[in-house]
Amino acid sequence: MGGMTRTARATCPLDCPDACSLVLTIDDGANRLLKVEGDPAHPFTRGFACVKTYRYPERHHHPERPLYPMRRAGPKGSGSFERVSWEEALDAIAERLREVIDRHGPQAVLPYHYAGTMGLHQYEHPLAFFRAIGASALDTTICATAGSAAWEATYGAPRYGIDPEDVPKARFIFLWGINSLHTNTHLTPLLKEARHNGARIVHVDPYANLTSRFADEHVKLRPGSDAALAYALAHVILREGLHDAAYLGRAAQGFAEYRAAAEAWTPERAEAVTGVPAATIERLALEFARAKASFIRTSYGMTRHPGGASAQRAVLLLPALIGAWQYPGGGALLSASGAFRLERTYLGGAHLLRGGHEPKGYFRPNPAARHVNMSQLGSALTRLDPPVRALFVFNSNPLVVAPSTALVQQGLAREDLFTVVLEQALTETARYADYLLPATTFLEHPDLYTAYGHFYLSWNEPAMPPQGEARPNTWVFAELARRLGLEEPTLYWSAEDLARSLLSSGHPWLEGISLERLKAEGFVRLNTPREFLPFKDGANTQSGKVRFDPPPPVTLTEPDEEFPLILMTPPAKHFLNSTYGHVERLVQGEGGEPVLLVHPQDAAAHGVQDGRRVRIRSRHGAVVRKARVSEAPMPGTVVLEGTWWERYAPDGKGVNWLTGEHLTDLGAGSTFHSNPVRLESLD
Ligand SMILES: Nc1nc2c(c(=O)[nH]1)N[C@H]1C(S)=C(S)[C@@H](COP(=O)(O)OP(=O)(O)OC[C@H]3O[C@@H](n4cnc5c(=O)[nH]c(N)nc54)[C@H](O)[C@@H]3O)O[C@H]1N2
Ligand SMILES: Nc1nc2c(c(=O)[nH]1)N[C@H]1C(S)=C(S)[C@@H](COP(=O)(O)OP(=O)(O)OC[C@H]3O[C@@H](n4cnc5c(=O)[nH]c(N)nc54)[C@H](O)[C@@H]3O)O[C@H]1N2
Ligand SMILES: [Mo]
Repeated sequence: MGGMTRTARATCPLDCPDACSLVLTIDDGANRLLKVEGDPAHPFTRGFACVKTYRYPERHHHPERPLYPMRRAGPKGSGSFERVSWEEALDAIAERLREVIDRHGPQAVLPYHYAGTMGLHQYEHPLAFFRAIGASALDTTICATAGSAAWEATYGAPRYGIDPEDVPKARFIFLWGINSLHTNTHLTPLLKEARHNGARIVHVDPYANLTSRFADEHVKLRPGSDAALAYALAHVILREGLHDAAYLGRAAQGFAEYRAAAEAWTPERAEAVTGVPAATIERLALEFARAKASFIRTSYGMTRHPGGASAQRAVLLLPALIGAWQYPGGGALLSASGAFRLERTYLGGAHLLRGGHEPKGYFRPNPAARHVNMSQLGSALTRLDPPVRALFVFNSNPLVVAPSTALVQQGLAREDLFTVVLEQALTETARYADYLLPATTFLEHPDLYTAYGHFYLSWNEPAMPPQGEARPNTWVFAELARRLGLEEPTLYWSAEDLARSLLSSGHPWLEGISLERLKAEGFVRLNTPREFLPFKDGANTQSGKVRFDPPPPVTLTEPDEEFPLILMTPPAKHFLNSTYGHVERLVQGEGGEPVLLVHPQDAAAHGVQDGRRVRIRSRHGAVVRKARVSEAPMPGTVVLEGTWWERYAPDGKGVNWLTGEHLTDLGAGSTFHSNPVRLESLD
């Protein structure tokens, strides 16, 4: 066995609000990660990690982890590769890039990336390379843009809500469109404190899940009907005079129009649309308004619908209606990310898009470069004219996570598409690479981390040397930049260079937070005021007021005759999107294979039997799953949890064979929970 073990600290890099501080146990002699635990010193992590993170050693040392640069040695998608040196790989990629740009122009190059890591150096800074050469730009809409647009249209930017650590002060809590026990586990202790202090917790979700069982009450509603429910709650609050006229008078704009819209939504009318009994709506409206310090923890669930951003707006307005923002613990939270007031001018070469850059050589930034919406990757790769010729995938697994897999796969299989994938895992996307480059994990590179579920900024030193020949994304792009002769200095910035620049904003919330201090302490709390009542007198909008105007329209998610059920595809407990989806113990923890939840009424109507396989068909494709007949979903709604790796599906097809590229009303976001489907029983 190896020699000395030691412990180290690191922040979890994954796309999750909790951004946990972790304590690692490492065997230096063998360069092995032995154990990962939650850091007891971090006020949000509180000494426990989630079920997934405890298994990180199995991911880090996974036998299939790519450890050397590889060149394709078989048909696209076959996953057969031969090992090459970094020199060979980088020279060949640089040469191919030059060729593509010479023949087709820089907009034939497209980066596809998301939040596999949230460390700013590895997450956002690689974009500097693509901006410097004038490549097509990716609009990163797959997750949060509908929610962000809804927040900004209501409370403005920067985006933050209450301090999550104030949750115990709330006296009534809606967990609305969030399965927080899966996706925000470190909120649970704070919710328990709030409950201990007298708060009631009500979960609003179309299906019963872990969070519903934790809550004091579950309100089951039809997917996509939240705006109607929110208006009906407002209707009762207004009828009873429980709105805060003084607050609205000083802090809100556009209230009269909104009031008229809400008055049209009687609880009876809302019941017909949402499926929530009018009496429940009456009761909850009174409870919510009378508690005053009422808090809504919302998330992205309700936004993944055609009318999702407007639904989110309708919900976000409720705390303003009763003036809840004036009371500690009262208000709402979607994301805390805007509280990190960093100097972002050079992050990812953002300055290159401001124009006015002297073109020094052959490559030049192009502020007017074509944009590609990442929620429409399949169409972009198969239909865009002029076509994408060179695709760079990093921090993402589009074959599994992007909508309309049939199109994505068809695109990735194109012989005339040159695909480079930077990865830590041999994902189903990586199998389509012409070059597969091994990426370091958060334990192997330094980085700076913000969070979207709390107010702590953190820094990771590399905790251990890379496995094999893995390299950071930024190293790869700097090597390519060098080969192309690019001179832009930010392309070569280290994580420390970037961190110093990011920390230099001079904003009071960052005062006293230096890189040296972050290195010494690991994580540091932002200097937000301890009594944080951000919208007590107004908001971050241009007018400084909470915007009730225009009143959010009610757009429902509706099935049709051919596809009479709505399929939702929310996150699984044991995976983080597709990350961890190949860690055997987590796959087993999740039940070994994906299953479809079907309400008994729908099972009877469609001839579906518990434990039997069923074909699920949408306008975009079909998959086969085992059915579980369950009271959990709202009748008319079926549920597949988790973006499983395709190899664990009975038919080898992931959930996104069923989803489409339809976009949301605001923010041009994805619509993963609004899929009209039909069921065909198989045996
Ligand atoms: N364990 C785990 N944690 C995760 C992730 C993961 O995959 N697994 N993913 C991470 C990422 S990237 C993100 S963005 C977050 C996402 O975390 P969440 O926001 O919690 O996940 P969503 O997919 O947005 O769905 C949340 C809930 O919304 C419900 N929902 C769907 N449609 C509607 C609707 O119309 N109205 C209402 N009221 N509810 C609806 C779904 O049934 C689901 O229970 O979680 C992060 N954390
Ligand atoms: N049907 C359906 N589809 C969904 C969702 C849903 O609810 N339903 N959720 C959507 C949401 S909210 C999101 S955010 C997206 C997420 O989609 P993705 O952003 O693609 O997230 P992951 O599936 O976790 O894949 C991230 C990949 O990045 C890699 N990675 C991690 N760190 C690094 C690094 O430092 N360098 C490199 N090169 N690679 C790294 C990991 O190994 C992993 O394979 O999926 C979306 N897809
Ligand atoms: Mo996400």
